[in-house]
Amino acid sequence: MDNEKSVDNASCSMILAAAELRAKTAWDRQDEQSPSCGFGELGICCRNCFMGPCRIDPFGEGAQQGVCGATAETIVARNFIRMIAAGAAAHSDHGRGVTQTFLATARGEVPGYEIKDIKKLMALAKEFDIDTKGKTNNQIAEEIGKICLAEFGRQEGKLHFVKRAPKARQEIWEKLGITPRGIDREVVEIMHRTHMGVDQDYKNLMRQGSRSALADGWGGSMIATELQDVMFGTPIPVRAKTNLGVLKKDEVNIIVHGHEPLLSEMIVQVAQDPEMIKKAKEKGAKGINIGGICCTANEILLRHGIPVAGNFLQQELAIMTGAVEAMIVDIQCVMQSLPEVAQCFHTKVITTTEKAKMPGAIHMEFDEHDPINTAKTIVDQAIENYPNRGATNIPKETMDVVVGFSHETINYMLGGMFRASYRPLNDAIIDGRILGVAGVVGCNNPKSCHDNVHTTVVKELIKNNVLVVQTGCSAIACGKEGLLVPEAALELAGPGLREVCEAVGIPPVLHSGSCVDNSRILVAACHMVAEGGLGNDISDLPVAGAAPEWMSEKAISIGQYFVASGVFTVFGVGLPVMGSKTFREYLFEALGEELGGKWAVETDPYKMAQLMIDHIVKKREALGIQQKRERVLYDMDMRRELEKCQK
Ligand code: SF4
Ligand code: MSK
Repeated sequence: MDNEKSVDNASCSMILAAAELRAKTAWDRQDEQSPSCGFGELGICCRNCFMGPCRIDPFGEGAQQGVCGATAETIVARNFIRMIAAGAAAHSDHGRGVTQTFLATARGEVPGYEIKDIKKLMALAKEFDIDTKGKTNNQIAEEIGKICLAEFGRQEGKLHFVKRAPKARQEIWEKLGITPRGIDREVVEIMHRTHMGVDQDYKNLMRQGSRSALADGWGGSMIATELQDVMFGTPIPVRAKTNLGVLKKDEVNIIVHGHEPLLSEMIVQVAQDPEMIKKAKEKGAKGINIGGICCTANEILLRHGIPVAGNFLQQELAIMTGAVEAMIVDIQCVMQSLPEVAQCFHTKVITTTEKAKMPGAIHMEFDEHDPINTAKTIVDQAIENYPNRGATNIPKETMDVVVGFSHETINYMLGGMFRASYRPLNDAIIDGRILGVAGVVGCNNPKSCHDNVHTTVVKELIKNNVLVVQTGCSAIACGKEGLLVPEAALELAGPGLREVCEAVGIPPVLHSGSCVDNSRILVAACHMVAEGGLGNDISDLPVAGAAPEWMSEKAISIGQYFVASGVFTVFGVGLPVMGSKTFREYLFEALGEELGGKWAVETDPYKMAQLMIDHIVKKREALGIQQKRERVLYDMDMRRELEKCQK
């Protein structure tokens, strides 16, 4: 077993199998790339114009400015916020696609999709001040869709969901001039400001970085989450399985990979169609098995309990099992190596969106206006491919998970159907049984031992009575490790956390969804503030965030929208800002004074967890709730009194 590369046994065995086959994986290419370019790692190379590329000497002996005079902090800041722009653009373009399909669904133009979650539809209508009297659900949905679509091109005012943030937070954004105006506008403005010869003040650049990241978290991502919930259902707890062992030796295996649930929802439907199952049987298979990778996996896992084959670094390994008839990809986090790996097996790699094509893959464009037939054609390809399967090597590892903790579900589980509220959580934090809450999210990166940092950090946090909320590939890592089995995780949780989780029936590690669903964590934080007793702003809450094995520009955008929302956020692996002491200190210290949230970097998982715990304890001290006290049941008067003391 190659435990240096991964702590996941299924992945370790496939990495060994790949070596025997002389098939290259991301880990091999990582080795070929080592040592990485130091200037790139430190963030001090600039190629924003062709007087360069320029680079700053990190040792202070050589050039300290680019040809145009740009300094290290300007170059680092420009590079950093360009990453934010790319990440925000990716999430938001996903949100735009969902909104367009939502609108078409409301107009009855796309058979196959429906307006499913009426409760959420009505809640959104209320939030948008839509008069619902005498209107059909589809008419209401059309109005919601139009409002959401207009958010992308909005030029003035502020995004609707900004109003969800605590008043104190909105005031900070207003004061700093970083309230997001329109989703596309903020991204475009980053590209303008970072063009040669425009914004050269690193603090000013970062302000636009914050505004664009906020347009992602409180705009594009939040719209994607909300409208996906209305169309496909808001997640509720569901039991499922994870890891490569979910692939079936005697069934047609189809992997859906990427981020958008639009096509995968249809693939799931079509795979259950008796006509398609009959076809699969005619080809000698016992049925059709769908498995997911990355966030497309999370979307259909949470809503349907469809098994997850793996997280980001397992995409190549899944093909190497020889058991995958088709890997259907949409957008984001799809490695270009897939068709090359697939050449050694029978797997068809199928791209489905005009935005994301790959040399060597089959392109079968997803027609949103005829989703069922598109899905049928694609599933057909997989079925036809089944007889071409050779020997298989499916790892035996699988793990049970319980997932589906949307904000609505957490609210309901804590308070019950008629009095859904965060009160029990806030009370448990105030009386010290729960120390605080941590969001642990993000990717894998072959620079870190696969899954190790995610799982170690989460174990440390729950051991110290910190409730953990997860999304993305981090949630899949913890799922494979057994941390999403409530009974197993309770064994590892500290006594206070365990007592609360058992009492209200939630696990100590909550899987809340995909990358865009980090917006659910923002909403949950707002509700904790609104519930009272834990301060007036997100930055007052005893909460922290982490992306232990990040790699994507989207992670940087998420990190910045958490920081700009007032959350202390720790990244593993490293951060390409170390080449400028000035910018580094700004990000890790001074930003906290402006925004109430700041960045930190720590690669050691134990130290990372400790940094988060220390921050949570500091926030508890500021709230005056750090001393562990006897459990007190708070009545309204006592809560008011407590809030008065905190003001
Ligand atoms: Fe060099 Fe300035 Fe051009 Fe960047 S913008 S490449 S630092 S001259
Ligand atoms: S899929 S962005 S590797 S979490 Fe959302 Fe995973 Fe990161 Fe992609």
